[in-house]
Amino acid sequence: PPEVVTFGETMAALRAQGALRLGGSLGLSVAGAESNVAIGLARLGHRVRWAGRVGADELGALVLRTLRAEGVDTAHAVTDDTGRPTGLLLTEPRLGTLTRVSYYRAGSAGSAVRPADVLPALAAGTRVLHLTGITPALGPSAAEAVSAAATAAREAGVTVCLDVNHRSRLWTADRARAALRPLLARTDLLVASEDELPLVLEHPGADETDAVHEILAAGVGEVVVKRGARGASVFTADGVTDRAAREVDAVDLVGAGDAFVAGYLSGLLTGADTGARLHRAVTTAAFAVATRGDWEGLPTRDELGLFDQPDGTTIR
Ligand code: KDG
Repeated sequence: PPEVVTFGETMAALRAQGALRLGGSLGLSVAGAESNVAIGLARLGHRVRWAGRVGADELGALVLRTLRAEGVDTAHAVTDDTGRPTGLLLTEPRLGTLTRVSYYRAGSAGSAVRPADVLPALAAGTRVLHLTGITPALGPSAAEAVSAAATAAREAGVTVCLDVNHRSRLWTADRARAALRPLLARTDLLVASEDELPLVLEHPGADETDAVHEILAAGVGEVVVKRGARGASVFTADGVTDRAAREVDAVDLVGAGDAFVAGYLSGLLTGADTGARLHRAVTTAAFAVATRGDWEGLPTRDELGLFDQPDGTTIR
C-alpha cells in the first residue's frame, strides 16, 4: 500500500519569462499543491499515491505522465469522460521573487473531483492522508471529497494532514473558514503559514499563542506554523519546537510550502522527532526556493546533504 495518499487538482502550468501581456515564450509543465507534495515524497523514497480527475486531453495525459515519471502511483486517478478539460495556470515573474498566477480552472475536470473518485484510493495500510484547503475551494463535490476522505481516514486510523494553503483568488477568508473549521476535528496535523492561522479560528483576531491553543483544543495533535525565511515552528501538547530556515538565494518561492510539507511528512514517516521533521522540511523548502518551478528542483534523499556542502562546491 502507499504510505501517503493525496488528491487535488493538478493543472498544466505555463510559465512566462516576463510579463504575460507582452507575449513571448511559455514553458509547459504541471502544477498542483498536492501533486507537488507527492513528487517531493516520491523523490525522498516514499510510496505515494495521487488521486484526482484530469481531462481526456493532451494536458491530462501530461499530468499523469509526469506523475508516473516521478514515481507517483496514479492507479486511482480518474480521466473525465464528460468533456471537462484539464485546468491551466499561467505564472509570470513580476518583480524579483514576486510571481503573479492566473487560473483557468473554472469548470475543469480537476474541480469536479468527487467522493467516489478518491475514497477507493485510501488503501488499507495507508499511513497519511494529505489534504489541502485548495480542494474545497474548487466546488461542492470537491469539498465533499475532502470531507469524506477525512472522515474515512479518521475511521481507519490514518493520520490526516491538512495544509490550509489559502488561495484568495478562489474564495474569501470567510468562505475558507466555514469550510476548513469543521475539518479540524478530523485533522491530526495542521500546516499553516503565520497569516493563514486566523482562517481556522472561531475568533480570527487571536494572537498566535491563543490561535495555536484553540487549534490544539479542537483535537489537532500537531500544528506546524511556517514563517518563510524566518523558519518554522511545531506546536504539540508537549510544547513548541522551532527551526530557522536554511539560507539560500531565493529565485522562485512558488511550491516552497508544498516542498516543506513533503519534507515534514517524510520525517514523520521515518519516525523522526519534531525537530528532525522540521529540519527536513526547511531543507526541502530551501531546494524549492533556490530552483525554478514548483517541484522540478526538489531533492532526492541522497541530495538532502548537498546543503551541508560549502558554497561553490563542484561534485565530480
Ligand atoms: O503550492 C503551489 C500551488 O499554488 C501551485 O502548484 C498551483 O495548486 C496550485 C494552486 O491551486 O494554486
